Amino acid sequence: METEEASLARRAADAVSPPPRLVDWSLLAVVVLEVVTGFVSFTVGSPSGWPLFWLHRILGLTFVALLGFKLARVRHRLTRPSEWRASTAVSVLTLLATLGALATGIAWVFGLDVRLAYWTLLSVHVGFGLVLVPLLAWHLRSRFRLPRRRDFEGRRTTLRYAGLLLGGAVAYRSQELTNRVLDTPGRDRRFTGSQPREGSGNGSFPVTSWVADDPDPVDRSAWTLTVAGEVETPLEYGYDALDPERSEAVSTADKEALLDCTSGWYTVQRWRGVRVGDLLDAAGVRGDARFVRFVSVTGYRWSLPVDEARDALLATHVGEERLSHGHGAPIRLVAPGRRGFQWVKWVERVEVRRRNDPAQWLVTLVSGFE
Ligand SMILES: Nc1nc2c(c(=O)[nH]1)N[C@H]1C(S)=C(S)[C@@H](COP(=O)(O)O)O[C@H]1N2
Ligand SMILES: [Mo]
Repeated sequence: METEEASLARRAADAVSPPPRLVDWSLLAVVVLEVVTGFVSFTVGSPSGWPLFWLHRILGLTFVALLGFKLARVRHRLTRPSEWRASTAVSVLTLLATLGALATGIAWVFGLDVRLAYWTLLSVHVGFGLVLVPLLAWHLRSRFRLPRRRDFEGRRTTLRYAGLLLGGAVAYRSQELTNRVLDTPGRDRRFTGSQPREGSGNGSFPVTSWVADDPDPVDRSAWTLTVAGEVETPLEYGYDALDPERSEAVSTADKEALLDCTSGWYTVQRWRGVRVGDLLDAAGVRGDARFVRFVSVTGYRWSLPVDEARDALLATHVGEERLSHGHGAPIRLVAPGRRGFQWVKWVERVEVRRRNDPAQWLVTLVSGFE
């Protein structure tokens, strides 16, 4: 028997809660959107991309309410052992991954910066998101119900949803204000969510490489940089020819640029090296060239459109110091406006190409594995 209070509470919840099937479909839609916006946000480095980050945060907060509706409804399936099925285990794991993703996401925006080995809280957030995808697919195998038209109709539903999104936006906005008022470490985050690493030179920001992309230090005297592909004259340089500390160096350029890693930190540094445009001019770019690909000694690589590549730098120095091995010595790409993972370290080849290189997405993930 339900007590009077409980029945009142349930009726109140029913009044604001959308129809069950709609809640479930909304949860699915939000997870899909969160995974997509999360992934795409990794490629956004310029401030005009801020709406994507906002969308991700606001949807994440509406998810909290949706999950509340859902848990209020299915609670009994978890609390009564008589209702446990094999699929309950999958549901519980799915719930845990969801709570993990939400908790780490929310802690991150407040600027909490605990680290597990070299994983930031943001990496853990991404980890929970990645685990959630197969779990949710599995959960859906036993729980999937087709939507019915009537679940989605009605002005009341539209209003509830508008309210939900508005609530998410207001919650996010107040979170930002809280950061400011309480002066939490979260207040200095960039629009990407990344936290600052202050100082100048090799020691002032972390070395970040993919798990297996860990070459031995590159011997400067044996290393060369090749410029090849769609060029009139392929070129090859030794380190001495590029070294800004030598007067006979090809040409040197200086640039202040911001490196923003998707694991959640950023740094502004003064980089010194060769302008890629100067290398391209020396080699003579052919008319049909569209992209410039930068390839690391490890095979890691990234391509930029020719015009953008011209303004990029192949840096030998950071903050007046020679680059350390970890930061990509002898030369690393500095690609302003791009996210950190596109700043290829230990570059040995510059390839001018007609086409983009979709396989780079996979290669950056697995390079370094034998
Ligand atoms: N060859 C190579 N380049 C790489 C990486 C890598 O694993 N291998 N990591 C990228 C990532 S994810 C980032 S954020 C930056 C980090 O540069 P840093 O180690 O100098 O801070 O380098 C990028 N360049
Ligand atoms: Mo990164």
